[in-house]
Amino acid sequence: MNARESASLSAPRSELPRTTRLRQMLTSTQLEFMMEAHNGLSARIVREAGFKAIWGSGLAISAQFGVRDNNEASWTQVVDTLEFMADASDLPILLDGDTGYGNFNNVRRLVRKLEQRGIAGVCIEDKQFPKTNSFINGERQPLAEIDEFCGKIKAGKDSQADDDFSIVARVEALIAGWGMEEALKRAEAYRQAGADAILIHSKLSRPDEILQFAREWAGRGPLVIVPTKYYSTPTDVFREAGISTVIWANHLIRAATSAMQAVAKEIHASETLVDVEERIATVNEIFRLQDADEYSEAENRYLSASRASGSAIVLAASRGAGLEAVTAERPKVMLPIAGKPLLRWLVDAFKKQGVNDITVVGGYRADAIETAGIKLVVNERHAETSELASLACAADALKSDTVISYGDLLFRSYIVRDLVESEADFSVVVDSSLTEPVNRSVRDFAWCSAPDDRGLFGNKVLLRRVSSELQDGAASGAELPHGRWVGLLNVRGAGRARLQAVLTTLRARPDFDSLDMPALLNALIEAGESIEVQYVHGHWRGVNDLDDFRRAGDFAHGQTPLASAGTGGEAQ
Ligand code: SPV
Ligand code: MG
Repeated sequence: MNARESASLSAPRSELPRTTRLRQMLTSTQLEFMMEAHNGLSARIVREAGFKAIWGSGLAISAQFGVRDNNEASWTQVVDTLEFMADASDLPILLDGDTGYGNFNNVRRLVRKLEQRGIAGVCIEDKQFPKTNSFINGERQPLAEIDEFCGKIKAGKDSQADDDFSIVARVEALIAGWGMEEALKRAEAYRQAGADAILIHSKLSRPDEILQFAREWAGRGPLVIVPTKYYSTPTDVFREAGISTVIWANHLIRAATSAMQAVAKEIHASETLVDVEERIATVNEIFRLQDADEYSEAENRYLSASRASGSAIVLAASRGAGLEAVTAERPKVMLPIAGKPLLRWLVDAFKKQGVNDITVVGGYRADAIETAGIKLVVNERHAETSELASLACAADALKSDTVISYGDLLFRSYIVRDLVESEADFSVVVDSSLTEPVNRSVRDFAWCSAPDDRGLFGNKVLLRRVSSELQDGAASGAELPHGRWVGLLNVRGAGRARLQAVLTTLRARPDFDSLDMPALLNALIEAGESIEVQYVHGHWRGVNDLDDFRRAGDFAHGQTPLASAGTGGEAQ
C-alpha cells in the first residue's frame, strides 16, 4: 500500500494496493466495468454502488468545474480533484489524462504526481495538446505522431515507482477518420512501447468498428472501450468480443445535471421546498456520505480528555410541584428567569465550559422546550415515572464524559468547570452551607467521608449517602448531613460503563419507576464505586417553588448575596 493510500482516513481498506487491483482488472479474463466520477462525493457513490474502479473522466471533471473539455482546467487542478476522490473512496482510479498535458516530460511528472496521490493508472490519448472532446468535430482533430506518442508512453513507464501502475494508450484513429489499419498500427506500436492496455474509441452509434478492431487485435493485450455512443449494444456482445473493460464514461455527471436542473427549476417556479423534499437526498444522507460518524468517533477518541468534547444530560421532565400556577403551558425548565428560560441559563453555563453536547430529557409539555443548541429526548411516561426513568431515556448520550444535571439549577460557572476537570470517574457537587431543612422542598442531604474543611482544601472527600430523610439513621448513624447534593453528577471514562451497569440493575427492580437520582448515587456507592465530593458554599440555586422562582431572577442577575443561596432542588 502506498503512502497516499494509507493516508486515506475514512475509506475502508482493501487488501491489495489500488494499482494491483486496477492491473488485475485490466488483465482478467472476465469483462470488467468502470464508472465515471468527478469529485469526492461521486467517487464515494461509485464505490457504494459496487463498482471495482473509477474512471476519472476529463469531460466530467471539466464539467463539474463549469469549463470545457479542452484542457481549460489545469492539470494540477485535475490532480487536486483526484486527491479528494482517492480520499473519499478506496477504489482504484484510472485518470483520463488527455494527451498527458504536454510532451514526454509532462507525462513523467504527471505519473509521479499521480502515484504520490494514490491514483492507480492514467490513460493518455494520441491527440495534441490542448485537446478537444472526441465527440466534438473528432475528424478535424490532429493526431500525434506515432513515435512521439510512443516516447510519452515509454517516459511514463520509466518514471513509475510502482510496477503495477498502469498506462493505458488511447487510439483516436477511428474518431479522426484515419481508418482501421491506422488504428491497428498505432495500437500495436503503443503496445510495444509498453502500454498496459489499449483504449479503442469510436463515435459510431453501432459497435461495428470496435468489434472489427477487437477481432483483428486478436487478444494481443487488454482492450478498453467507452460505449457512450453505441450504448444500446448488449453488454454480452462486448463479453463475446473479448473486451477487457467497459468504461461508463459520463453517466454520473449527466444524472446529477438532470436532477439539479429539474430541482432548481421547480424550486424557482414554486417558491417552496415542499414539493421537492421527498425526492432529493436528505441532509443526513449527505452527512453519511461525508462520513460524519467517523468524525464523531474520532472526536471521542482524541478530545475525550478535553473539555471541548464534554456532554451533559439534563433532566427536565417535570412540571414542577408547587409551580402549577406558572407551568400550565410549559415545563418548569422553560420558566423565564431574568428574561430567558431557566434551561437556557443552564445550557449557556454548560457551553461556557465546553460542555457542548447537551441532551435534555423532556416530559411534561416537552413540546414547549426550546431545542436550539440541544438534543431533546422525551420520557413519554413522565407522569408515572421519576428521574431514573428519564435518565434511562438518554442512556445513549453517555458516549463521552457526561455531567448529569437537574434541569432547574442556576449556578456560578466555576462549579461546572471544577466538576468537569475532576479526574475521578464519579464526582458530585455538595453544598456544605445547607445542612438543615429550610422548607419541605429541601431534600438530597449528603453524608460524606469528611466535612467541608476549607482549611484542608484539596483533600479527597467521598460521598457516603444521599437521602431526603434527615433521620435516616440506618445509613447515616443519625449524624447530621455534611451538606446537600446540588443535582450535578459528573461521570468520566470507565465510570460511564459502570454507571450503565448499575442503571441496568436498577431497571430490573419493580420500583424502578419511582427511583430518583439519589437512588442511583446510593446504588453506585453500594456497588463499591467511589464518588468524589466537590464542596461548594452556596453559589447555586434550585427552583422548586414560587418563592424560588421569584428569587431566581435576582440570582441570575447576580444581585443576591450568593453565599446564602436558598433552596437547592431537583427537576423532576
Ligand atoms: C472522458 O470521459 O472524458 C472521455 C471519454 O475521454 S469521451 O468523452 O467519450 O471521449
Ligand atoms: Mg476525456
